Amino acid sequence: MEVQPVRLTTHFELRLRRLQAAYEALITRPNEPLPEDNGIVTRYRYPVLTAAHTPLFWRYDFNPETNPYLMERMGINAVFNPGAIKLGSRYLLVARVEGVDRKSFFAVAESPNGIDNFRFWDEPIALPETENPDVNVYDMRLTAHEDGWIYGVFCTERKDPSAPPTNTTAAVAQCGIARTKDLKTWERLPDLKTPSPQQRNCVLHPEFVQGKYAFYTRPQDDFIEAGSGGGIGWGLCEDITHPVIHEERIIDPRRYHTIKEAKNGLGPPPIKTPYGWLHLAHGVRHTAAGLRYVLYLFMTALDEPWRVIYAPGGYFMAPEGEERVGDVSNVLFCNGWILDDDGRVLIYYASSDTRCHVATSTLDRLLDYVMHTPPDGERSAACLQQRLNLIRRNLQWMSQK
Ligand code: M1P
Repeated sequence: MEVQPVRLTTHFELRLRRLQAAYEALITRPNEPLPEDNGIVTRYRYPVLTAAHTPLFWRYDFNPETNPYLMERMGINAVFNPGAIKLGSRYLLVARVEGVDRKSFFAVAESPNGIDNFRFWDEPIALPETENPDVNVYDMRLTAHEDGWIYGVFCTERKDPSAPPTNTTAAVAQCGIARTKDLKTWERLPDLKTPSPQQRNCVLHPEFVQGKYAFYTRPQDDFIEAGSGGGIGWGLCEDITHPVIHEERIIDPRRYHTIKEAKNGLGPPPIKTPYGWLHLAHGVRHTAAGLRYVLYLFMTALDEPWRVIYAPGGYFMAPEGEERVGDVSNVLFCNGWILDDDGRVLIYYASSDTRCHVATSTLDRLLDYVMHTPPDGERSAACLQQRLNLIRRNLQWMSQK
């Protein structure tokens, strides 16, 4: 009888099994709605994507000969600011995945229900470059355009060529464009040209307007500060394969002493509703502790998507609890949402440039919020008057009970 040699389980194998078990537990953990909500959106207990959700085989070398300590060879720093789309029954996020080397790339994570069990596809997106290579790419907005393509519009960042060699931080941000049918194979188009020296937070409108491609833009003079760039812009482009906007107009200006005093930027592509285009954007203001990013909603006219028809005052979501803390604290940022077949709206937002969350609402609720919330009164006395009107109506209602 042949005696089989006893095989000892190595430290490497034990550690690998532990890592894999912990990873599977994280990926398959059910998410649950938080009980307290404000009637507009429902938050969920756990983030839907974090650095720990990236596959172990993106980070570890699994060969004991080349990685005897089973150490993380190429760590991931953060997963945030995902674009979102539903294809068939699959909820898909194209997340910004940032390595510990500070470079971001895009990767698709898929869930069967949009709330939990998000699992990254095996390989990140191999985004083609233009003749002027990107140094960093991030914040993809996905637009299923009526021309039949899915467009990924994102920020491409490169070192400012006019900066002196001693300046190692000056950068230029521009709008990169790629398109796909399946999120797997991507065709890179030239970067968008606009009258502004820099662009971030550009979004492609899902329909042709006056027979042209239409972009929401965010002109800016400087990499961080909007400068003379006055808010969310709008412009038309004849040919998406040679994308140029000759005229850019501001449709949602930043404004003194509001949530969008310092800058603002459109989030995901707008949702078409019977009453108008529903938009989600971020507004930024200065505080003694730095910039604060919150989310707000507004609506533009169906036939004139550049004309704002409803603009509730203030934000509808701001950083709460652990959302407040991260690499860039006090930030909520959203560039992806999905209107589901049953009227549910899944809002994918990131907190503090670190992790991705989901919040749910319904189209009816968001429309009610946008169309019936008072606009910003712009002065304390006017805002107080709006609140007094509410208080007095409520007091009267309560006294009749
Ligand atoms: O750090 C917060 C956000 O800053 C930028 O947004 P904006 O251009 O509006 O200031 C982006 O880089 C975004 O990725 C980031 O989340």
